[in-house]
Amino acid sequence: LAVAQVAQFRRDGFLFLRGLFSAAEVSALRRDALRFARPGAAHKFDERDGSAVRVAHAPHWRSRLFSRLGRHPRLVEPARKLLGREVYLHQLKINYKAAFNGGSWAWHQDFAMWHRQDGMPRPAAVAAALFLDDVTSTNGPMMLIPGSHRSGRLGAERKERSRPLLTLPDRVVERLARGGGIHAPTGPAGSVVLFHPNMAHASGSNLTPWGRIVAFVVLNGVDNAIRRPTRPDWLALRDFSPIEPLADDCLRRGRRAC
Ligand SMILES: O=C(O)CCC(=O)C(=O)O
Repeated sequence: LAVAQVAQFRRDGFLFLRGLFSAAEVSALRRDALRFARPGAAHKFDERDGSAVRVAHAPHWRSRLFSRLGRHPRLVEPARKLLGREVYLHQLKINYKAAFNGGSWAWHQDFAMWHRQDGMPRPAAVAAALFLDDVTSTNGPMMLIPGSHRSGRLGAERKERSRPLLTLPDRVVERLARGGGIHAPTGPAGSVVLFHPNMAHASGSNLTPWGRIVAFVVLNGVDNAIRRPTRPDWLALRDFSPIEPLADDCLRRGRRAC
């Protein structure tokens, strides 16, 4: 990352890296992502009405490509730079936001969950959202409130309609949005949004015929490892060893070194 990008991340709480991964890299990951969406696949949550898969967790345990993604230098090096320390993988998951049936995500800060449910001490982590489909203004893009991460941890409440999430009250979102506006990064598959654990974010449902698969890779500082996990290990990973990044072409077909 350039100095200006680091400054932008500190100011806005996120950074959009358009086309960071190639079409070939994305299509290989996407093929594996579809395997974890099948009925009966492990570690997944379906949409409330059972019509489609909503999230698949820990795909890196079952896919060599996703395991490499979790150690990819294009994600690990920016995270190390932003955090100024070695990182380990706290969470890897795929959000599907299926065509016609992909449900919304209420406003929240990820750190609220990680702190309360996993015992993560500080918001010293970086989340990377990698688009495995084109993300447009209509297929349920993630919405962010620039600068909201600077407000620290805001009051979280549990809302029935958005299990299992600690959500932000409407009046808090209103106040934050009055200050920072709302931004929804859109772009081609292969683009990445890096964002801060205290970023207020949400997304609407997907009523279009175009699915919106996004993989989330959360890298946490090794000195900030979770202390009191209450969730299963596929939701809050337990290997706290520092990641040694792989070669830049590790997602290429036929690439063996791992
Ligand atoms: O997939 C989305 O649009 C938002 C997901 C999200 O906020 C989350 O997984 O914490």
